[in-house]
Amino acid sequence: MSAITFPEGFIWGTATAAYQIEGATRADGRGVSIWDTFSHTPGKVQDGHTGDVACDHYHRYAQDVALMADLGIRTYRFSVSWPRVQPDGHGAVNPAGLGFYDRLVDTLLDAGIDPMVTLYHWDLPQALEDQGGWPSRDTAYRFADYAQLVYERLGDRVTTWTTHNEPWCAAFLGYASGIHAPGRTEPGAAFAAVHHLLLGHGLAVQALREAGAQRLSIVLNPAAVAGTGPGSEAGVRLMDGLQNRIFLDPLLRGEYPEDVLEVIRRFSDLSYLQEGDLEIISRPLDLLGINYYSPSLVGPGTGPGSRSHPGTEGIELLPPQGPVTAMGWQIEPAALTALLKRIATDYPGVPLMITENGAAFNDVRTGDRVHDADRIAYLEGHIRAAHQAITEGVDLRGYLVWSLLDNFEWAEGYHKRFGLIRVEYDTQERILKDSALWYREVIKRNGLV
Ligand code: IFM
Repeated sequence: MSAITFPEGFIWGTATAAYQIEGATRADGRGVSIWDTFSHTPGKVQDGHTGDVACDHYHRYAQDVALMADLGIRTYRFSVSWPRVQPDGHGAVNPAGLGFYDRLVDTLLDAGIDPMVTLYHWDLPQALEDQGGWPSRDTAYRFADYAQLVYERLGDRVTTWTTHNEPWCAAFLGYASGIHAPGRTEPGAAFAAVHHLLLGHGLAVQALREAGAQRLSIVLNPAAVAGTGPGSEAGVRLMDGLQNRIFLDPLLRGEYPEDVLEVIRRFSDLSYLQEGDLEIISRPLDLLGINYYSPSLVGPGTGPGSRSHPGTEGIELLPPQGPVTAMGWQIEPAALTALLKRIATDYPGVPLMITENGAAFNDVRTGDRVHDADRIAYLEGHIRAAHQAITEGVDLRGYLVWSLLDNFEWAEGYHKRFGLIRVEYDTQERILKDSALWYREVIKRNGLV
């Protein structure tokens, strides 16, 4: 393996999300989110795990920031919990809730770490879901109001703002297959949710830009979709439409692709799409975040498609071909290079950042060590793939590992460990895994030896 060095100023960091690490779900006036409701509903999350305590980051953030500083992490991407800031999703701020993020940002800056804020990582206030959730247009306006409140408080210190994390998951896992909160299985509503997530993004971008925000972004999880034989092209195009172009085209071209609209019309009359919406949605962005873990494979035959992709009935989705992580996700770094190149080519002009990449493995603790060679190999392969994309001309600005800490992996509960740092959930002890020590060297050298 050859040594590689990244461009000067390349950003190295880690990412987390509020509901996955904070715990303290009833502290200081926090309201109820859809994930509180969902995780407390029997049968929704493996073994009934909830985010009630998680990594107790709400109380231990100073220790976690110190660990990041020790690893040399330059950027920390975290999300703000909407129901901590506005318990019912509208109206006055809950000062104690917003105060937590104030302290977190100051602690990060004191440690020399750049805070990168995600405004929505799936924890919608339950009160807004009770009024219709993301399929309701009003939620987009509530989101923009909330974004402004957070910006007013943190905007003097936070330069990079992300509206949504993986709106595909929020819409389709939440409202089509229902494997995520709020657990609804209404494909038409899922497409309305897509549109209102995008509209909320555009309204927030507009408001934050006017308020003086420096760097505005959204984070997507585009599918690195490939076909495996003659006849698979139509399936590839459909999957690409329903996970990638359905977001990328409105955001960066100001239109929905016609083939995607055709699929949507099978589930919805599109009455939610109003004049002027696409103009708002396509306000210029400063950065596009890409979360990548694994490729999606489409076969040449027919199959049931996927419940999370309404409209794919008849498409043959293939199981992983080759080595997988503990999530069962195929390990294929080359697909990351291809994905970055494709986005840079088809949607030029927006700098990219890998805002999540990482892997769950069945880590074993040996004394005070976790020898997670499999995670190091995964990260190394993907960092090389990212470098290859830069070599081939992609304007890639940074790489953030998912995740800083082992945490609540949504419907999988605490069974899947993605962290560079192991968390013992019964004692809240933190242990740096070998991958954390290895990543410290990557950051120090700005590359791989
Ligand atoms: O844990 C999630 C995260 O919340 C969003 N992106 C994928 C990660 C791993 O599944």
